[in-house]
Amino acid sequence: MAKLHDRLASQIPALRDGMHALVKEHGNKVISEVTIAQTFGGMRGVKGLICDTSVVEPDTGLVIRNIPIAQLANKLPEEVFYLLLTGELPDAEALADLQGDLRQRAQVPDYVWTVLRAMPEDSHPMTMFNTAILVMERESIFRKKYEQMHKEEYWEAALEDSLQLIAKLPGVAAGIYRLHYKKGEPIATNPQLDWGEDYAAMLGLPDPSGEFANLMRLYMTLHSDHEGGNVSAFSCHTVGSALSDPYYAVSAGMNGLAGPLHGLANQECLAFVLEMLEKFKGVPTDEQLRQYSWDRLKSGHVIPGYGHAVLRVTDPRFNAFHDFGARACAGDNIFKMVDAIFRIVPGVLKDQGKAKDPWPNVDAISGSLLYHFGLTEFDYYTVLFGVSRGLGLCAQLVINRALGTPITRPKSVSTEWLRSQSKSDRLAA
Ligand code: HAX
Repeated sequence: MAKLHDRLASQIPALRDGMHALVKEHGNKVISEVTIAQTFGGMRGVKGLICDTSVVEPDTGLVIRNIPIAQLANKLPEEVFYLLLTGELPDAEALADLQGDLRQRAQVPDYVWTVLRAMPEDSHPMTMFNTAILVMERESIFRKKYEQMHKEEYWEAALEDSLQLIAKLPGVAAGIYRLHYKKGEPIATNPQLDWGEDYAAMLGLPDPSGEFANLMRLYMTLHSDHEGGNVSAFSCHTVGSALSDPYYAVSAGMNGLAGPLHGLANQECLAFVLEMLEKFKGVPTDEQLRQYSWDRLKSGHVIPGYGHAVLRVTDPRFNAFHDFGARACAGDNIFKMVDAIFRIVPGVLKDQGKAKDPWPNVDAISGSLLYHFGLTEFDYYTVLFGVSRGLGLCAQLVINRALGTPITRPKSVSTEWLRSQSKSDRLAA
């Protein structure tokens, strides 16, 4: 970590100065107003958080440190982690340094397996993943050093914990896959492999072409971050702002990721795809698919993988996966089904007129590619997402500790207060 640490150490004073100067000179400027509808509507569109690792604009989708995600599709997840933290892609030496550091930390402690093996068999893989993260909290350097550290040093302990976590997440997650689905014993990390490739190898699926490893690298890169207001990032940020250490904070983020409207959507998407393939004994006609989608909407269910709280275009991460699929598995019925849904569902959602974004998000395709390569246990997919999102959660945490971001504490108001205020001129406008 020496190079990453040193690069951050050289950047942080200017980051702090920049923040202080901005607040001093322009601290009273208004950047957002909040309506009653937003207050009841999940704070959608309210600007009240800082996130410098990435931005998600309605018309462009994910941009990491000024680089559109499509341009990062061929980068390794480790490179993206360095970019998230520093705003720069690493040169060959800095990348090798970071990879070496992660390899040294990759061994999963034995007590993690003891705990995971003791869990009930019907525990969800995300519950196992989170349990493993929390049980490793005893290793936190941030917590151990907390009393002795000056607050300007918090980021270094947060970085140390983050690197420990990120190094171990693939091994933990792959071990969960093997234990939960009775695939055999966890496979040891291989120091010859890069981070994403090692994860693929530890899952133990056959990969004669090496394309599954490529998919895992791509998957880890595409899901790494999605600015600061999504449920997992915001939960992680809030818990971290209490100076709970990165294990607690990342675990909080992962609990949010486990929700069906967030990370679990990828599992629901594949179920949707498979249900249709089974019902129609293959890829349905466009008319059958249109009717099936309407039936689903009328029964009060969402179309998984479509819509987004921020995006108003096809998610560029969907496009990146689609390019990969078109190259690696265009002939597979699963991929054809994803294409058919993409052709029909946006029109159905537009006709229904409720979803503000009728276009596919990343979850509309990711599961289908995994399925093609033999990773067919779709209740595991959120764990893969979690390993990747660990990169962004940790990067955001380290930066927040470097900036000394205070404890999150927005003001809540009661419905009664809103009713009384809504009668006043200021709010009635
Ligand atoms: N199917 C059916 N209805 C949908 C819809 C979809 N895919 N997307 C939105 N709507 C509905 C909403 O349920 C809402 O209906 P009500 O007014 O009856 O409550 C209405 O359209 C307006 O919603 P919105 O403002 O367009 O969307 P939100 O910001 O409230 O929600 C969601 C964004 C992603 C949660 C939503 O689009 C959704 O539920 N999509 C399906 C689940 C999904 O794909 N989730 C993964 C998102 C990506 C992600 O975070 N991954 O981790």
